[in-house]
Amino acid sequence: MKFSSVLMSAAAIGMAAVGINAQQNQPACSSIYTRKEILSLTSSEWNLVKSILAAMQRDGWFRWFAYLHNQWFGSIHGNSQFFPFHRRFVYEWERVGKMYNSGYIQPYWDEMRDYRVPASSPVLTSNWVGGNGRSGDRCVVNGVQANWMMTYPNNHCFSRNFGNNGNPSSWYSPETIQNFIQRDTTMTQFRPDIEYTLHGVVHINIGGDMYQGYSPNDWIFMLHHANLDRLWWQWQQNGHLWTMDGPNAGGGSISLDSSMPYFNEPVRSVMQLGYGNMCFQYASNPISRRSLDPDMDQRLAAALPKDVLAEWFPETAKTEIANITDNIVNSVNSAIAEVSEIINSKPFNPIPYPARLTESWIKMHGFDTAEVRKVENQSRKLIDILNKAKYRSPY
Ligand SMILES: [Cu+2]
Repeated sequence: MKFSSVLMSAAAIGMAAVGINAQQNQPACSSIYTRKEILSLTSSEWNLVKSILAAMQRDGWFRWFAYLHNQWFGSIHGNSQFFPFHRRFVYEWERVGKMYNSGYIQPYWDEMRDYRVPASSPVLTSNWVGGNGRSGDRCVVNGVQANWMMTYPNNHCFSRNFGNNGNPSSWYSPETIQNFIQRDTTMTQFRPDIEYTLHGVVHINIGGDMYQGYSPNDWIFMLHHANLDRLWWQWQQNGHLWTMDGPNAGGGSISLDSSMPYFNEPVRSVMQLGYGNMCFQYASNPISRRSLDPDMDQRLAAALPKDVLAEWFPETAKTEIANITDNIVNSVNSAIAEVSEIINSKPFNPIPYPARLTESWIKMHGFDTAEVRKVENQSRKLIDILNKAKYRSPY
């Protein structure tokens, strides 16, 4: 009795000391760790990750997460639970990893940089997560999960089956994703814009286990969803920290008080990185500032007419138009010329159309095909505009 009251008052003092966010009702984290891009891990960091993943496989954690994801599949896709649930889910994976070694931090994969030729990404080599499954049985024989046997939903070799005959079609470029982040003002827009584009294309084009409801069998799942979470955070920092609207799992509308499937915790508990259990940030967009890529801003502003820029990249348009005064316009112009010169030394290489989601994958999720095609076509329209303006993507 005495002991617990001491604990309670200690907790109360601690919470008062660090401050409670009114919208979240959770204490600020006393320390924050940083999730890094996989290719920026040091070899000792990567060795630690590898040994923890092997232990988690041995102890059945891959099986458990694949099972959970598959069991709750219908509730966590195609509605506004998509982002909060997957943030909580990847955090849960990381939490389990930390039980093996507190140094486990879930990396992400900046997939957009590899959009043009995904198969040539260094991430998909034997040094990291390995490549395509071998011909015939599609078993993956290199990388961190080489020759693993999975046990959910049945015993099978860990598999990948790259789309487009082993040459996965291109993904979404950083510019197309930046368009969603800048233009979307509601979760009703942002969720399908990401879920039906980059999210789906990576699942489908990696294929094998990644194609299925039990996709967490492939550790790429965690890299992929950490990246999508990073994009959500970037959007949140862009004036949408508490934006949550649209459909809930099983009908009705979602709110910050809605309960996340399986976890039975309110959506609000995962909204703000740096509070509650969400004691992490992403290397490329730390908690303290809203992040746009200033180089991308400059390239887009140089390539697109002002009205087109304002329609597709309103934040970039504001930055450029608001900040350029007569005094500095010359220096900005010379900076742009300098950048263009470097970029223009490469021949113009138009941005390719990303692959469309397959009918079978759309059906498996119960997505509305027309909605998916609408989002895909909108992105293709932007790609047409960028290519027509001879915009040179540096990636
Ligand atoms: Cu999922």
